[in-house]
Amino acid sequence: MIVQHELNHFINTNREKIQQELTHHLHQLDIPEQLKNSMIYSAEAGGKRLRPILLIASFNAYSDDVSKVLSSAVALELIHTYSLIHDDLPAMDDDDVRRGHPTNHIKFDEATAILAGDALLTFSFELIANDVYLTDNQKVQLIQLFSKASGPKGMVAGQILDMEAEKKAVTLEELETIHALKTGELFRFAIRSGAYLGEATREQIAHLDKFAHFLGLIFQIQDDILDVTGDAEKIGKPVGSDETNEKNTYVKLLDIDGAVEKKEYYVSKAKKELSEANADASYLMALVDYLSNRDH
Ligand code: GRG
Repeated sequence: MIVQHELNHFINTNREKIQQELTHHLHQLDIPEQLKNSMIYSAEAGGKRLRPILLIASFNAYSDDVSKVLSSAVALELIHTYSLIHDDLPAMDDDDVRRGHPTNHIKFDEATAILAGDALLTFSFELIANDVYLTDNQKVQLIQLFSKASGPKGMVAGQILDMEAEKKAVTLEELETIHALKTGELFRFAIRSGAYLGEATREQIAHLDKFAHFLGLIFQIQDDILDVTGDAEKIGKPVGSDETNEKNTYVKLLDIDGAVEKKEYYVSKAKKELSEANADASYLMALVDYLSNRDH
């Protein structure tokens, strides 16, 4: 079993590696300066790097050679960053602050923010296609998984369903479909691609896939809970913003106690799937509680 300080060490050292790799790829780009600055601005604005850390933790169940998955992990973070830039645009959530800093379109302008998002999205696929650590077959598999998770059958579908559901009541089932697509698909990609590159068996990947689905929901429920009970400084946005913006959340549908109960149910489901995957996935196991109890 992994104890807290080992998990912290795992997270901090891998976050540092991801940061270095990300900086390396973006700073070497020979592209128009405004575009480069706006891409770097959002990518280096200080996110938690959860998705790449999950990818590495999943791979770590099979191999210690993190260099093999670093570019894929960075590609995943860049797609996540693109989604946040576009989500903050006036046409979508119209937010002025992200990760404690002015959003991309406030710092630069709307057109630049749209293009920075487009550039991060497309560049992430270039990173995978050019990754010298992957075989051609692995590149194709990864690009297929990644485009499905982030595209019209995944995150983009979740985003439009979320917009359509704004300011109207949704059922718990509808809410979970939105989250599974909008947030969950990138979590699933993280876990699935890490296991695939670690050469997990099909049976293991099937369990890890279900594990990732529950982990995405745990992350989202805690996000909703933090919006009510969290510390504004730590979560980087005002407490109660979901209620102010009439967002559909677990807390709105189930109250705090019901949301906590639901989260604990998914924690047990996630751990069961992970045990059944029968892999040496101690960091993934520790990350379940970490995500469930996070304060930001
Ligand atoms: C624009 C196609 C498109 C999709 C946007 C992910 C997303 C879809 C929108 C972000 C809005 C949001 C609040 C989604 C819920 C998931 C969530 C809390 C995302 C933020 O992820 P963190 O907490 O962020 O990992 P950091 O800043 O740490 O990277």
